[in-house]
Amino acid sequence: METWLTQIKAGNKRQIARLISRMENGAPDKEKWLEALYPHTGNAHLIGITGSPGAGKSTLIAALIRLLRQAGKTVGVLAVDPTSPFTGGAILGDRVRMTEHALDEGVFIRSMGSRGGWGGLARATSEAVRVLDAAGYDVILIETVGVGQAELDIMHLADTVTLVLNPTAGDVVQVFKAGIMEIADLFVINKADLPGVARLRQEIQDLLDLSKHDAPWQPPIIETMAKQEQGLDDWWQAAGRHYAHLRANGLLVQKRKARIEKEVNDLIFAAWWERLKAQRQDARFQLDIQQAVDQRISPHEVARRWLKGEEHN
Ligand SMILES: Nc1nc2c(ncn2[C@@H]2O[C@H](COP(=O)(O)OP(=O)(O)OP(=O)(O)O)[C@@H](O)[C@H]2O)c(=O)[nH]1
Ligand SMILES: [Mg+2]
Repeated sequence: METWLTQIKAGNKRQIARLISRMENGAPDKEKWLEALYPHTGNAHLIGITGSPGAGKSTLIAALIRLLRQAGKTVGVLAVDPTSPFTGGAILGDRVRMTEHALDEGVFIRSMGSRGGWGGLARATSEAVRVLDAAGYDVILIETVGVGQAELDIMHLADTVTLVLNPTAGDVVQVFKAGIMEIADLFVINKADLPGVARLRQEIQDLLDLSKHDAPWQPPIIETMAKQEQGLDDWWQAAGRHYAHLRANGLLVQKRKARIEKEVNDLIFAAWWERLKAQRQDARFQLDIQQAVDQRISPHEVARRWLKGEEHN
């Protein structure tokens, strides 16, 4: 275990990949690994990148990696795609586009496909983030497709959330409905080489004025042309400003506390759920249920008995 932890902390990409696979596959001993990693986490800047399919998220990420590597920063990338369980088209495209970084020790790129539904994917992604964090990557980028509830869950993992939009009609209103406006910290208008940028900027600004007029952080709207590698610097600087804002105002700690609290709740809930399932098989539980069916005791009484758990048994 010690050697293994040393290898992860040293950024051994093979070990990192193997460990993430273990998380994805729900290895029975994964809790042990996660607990061992935990004291070494909390140093990376976690950046979420979401937006409609084809908005240019992967192109932006590839260009940002180049910029960050030049600045001497190490980068981990998790591309989360629920529609591509193993080797879907989009992810394959990402792989091809990002091969230039494959031999770079300071870059780790991984696709997260859906196994066991969205809840499982969100959990596996948060566990993968923890592995990369412990491995010492300075920046961890999390890409998700779309703007539904599931993406919102994943975006809650990030310290800084970027929403990528294109100058095409209808996009913003849809996004607003999905509630992502509330958690987006930065707006990127990508494909700024296409017409309609000024109109989109105004639309975003109008929505922001409605929802965030007195918030301490005013989300900046950045224009990029990812394909032409234009505007990446502005995006990175805005992300840095947001991170500094979080740190200076105690908001980073607050965010992380909320995240930990949710994680603990989820763990407790999952354990309870397992216990409830086991309980259904228990003959004594079924006896109590029968008593309630016969109206000799109330359902409330049964619930009270079984909440006491051990004492009752
Ligand atoms: N015109 C123009 N095209 C761009 C720009 N950035 C990216 N693209 C193109 O947009 C297409 C989609 O880019 P991706 O980076 O794959 O988009 P994505 O958001 O990662 O897509 P999914 O992962 O499938 O949701 C590609 O053909 C890119 O070359 C840009 O600034 N301008
Ligand atoms: Mg992509």
